[in-house]
Amino acid sequence: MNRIVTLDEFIIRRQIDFPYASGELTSLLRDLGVAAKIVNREVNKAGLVNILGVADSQNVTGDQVQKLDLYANEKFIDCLKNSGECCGIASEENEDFIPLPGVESKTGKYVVVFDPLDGSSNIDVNVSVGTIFGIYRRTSEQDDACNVNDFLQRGTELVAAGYVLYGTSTLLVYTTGRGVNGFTLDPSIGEFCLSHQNIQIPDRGNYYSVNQGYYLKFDVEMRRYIDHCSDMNLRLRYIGSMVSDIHRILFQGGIFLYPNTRKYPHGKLRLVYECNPLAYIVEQAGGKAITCQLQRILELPVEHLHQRATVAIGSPDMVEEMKAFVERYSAAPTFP
Ligand code: P6P
Repeated sequence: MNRIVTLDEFIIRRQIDFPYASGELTSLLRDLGVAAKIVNREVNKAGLVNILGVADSQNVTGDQVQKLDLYANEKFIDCLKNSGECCGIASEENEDFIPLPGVESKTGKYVVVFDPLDGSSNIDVNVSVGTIFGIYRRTSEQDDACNVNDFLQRGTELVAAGYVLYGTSTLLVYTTGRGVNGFTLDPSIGEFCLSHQNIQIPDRGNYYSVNQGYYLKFDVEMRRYIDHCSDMNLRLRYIGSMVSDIHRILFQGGIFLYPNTRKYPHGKLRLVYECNPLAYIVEQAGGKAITCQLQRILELPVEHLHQRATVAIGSPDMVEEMKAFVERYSAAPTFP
């Protein structure tokens, strides 16, 4: 039986990958792991505790806010506030970024972006949901408060990204730019334990993941590609929780699509705290992540915190195939 390797141990051991690392990123990743365990505890008993049901508020992007969203948001903010390694946060649940004061006169070198509970509309029906996070080195002066430009960096500037999937088991998957590793929470010891080392996405898979209900609202080139997936007898799997849908594709191969529609002409998913972190992870696992206009997601200029983007993320051969369909059938200009 393989020796248990906890997330903490793995992160500390991997710190040697960064010759100039002085432990701040290690500490920040461990703090996120703690927040994930706290949120997991409440997600697992959401049906029992009066945190089900829709809170009487909407978040900045107009989504109805579930109480567990608010709880998760608070927990991640609290953990990061006390870490001393993070000087600011941008969350799906907050209109503006949140500058964090230094801890014991130490100001953090990093900013963190996150969606505290993505897919939260699934909570009440016991379908898996997830947390998505990304970590950037601050660009503002170390002794100043952070500013919005710290958060408007391209995805290529990410130093780490990850997600937590609260599903049949709780899994934390992350990358610091040297491959992707997964850790399953062992509730008996309260530790995330290494369960999926050096995750590599298959070159292609049998799944495609898109909200088929919007088919008639997609541009013709996307409809042609979706028809192709169906003609190839691929299986449609769509949970409506980006983390869950991308997780399946990361492990079994496939492609996830959220094209533009009349309602979301720039796409629905948020670039900063959904698309970029997941695109970074999928690319690190050997996959591809582009927009439906064929731009590399990680290279998209970031103009505002809650900016949206179209996405086509997954197995490299399948993303290339989708690209060929767009080039062949698209009336709109595409990017080289
Ligand atoms: P639709 C959840 O609200 C979310 O942001 C993503 O997790 C998910 O992929 C998408 O929206 C689902 O959107 O329009 O298919 O319900």
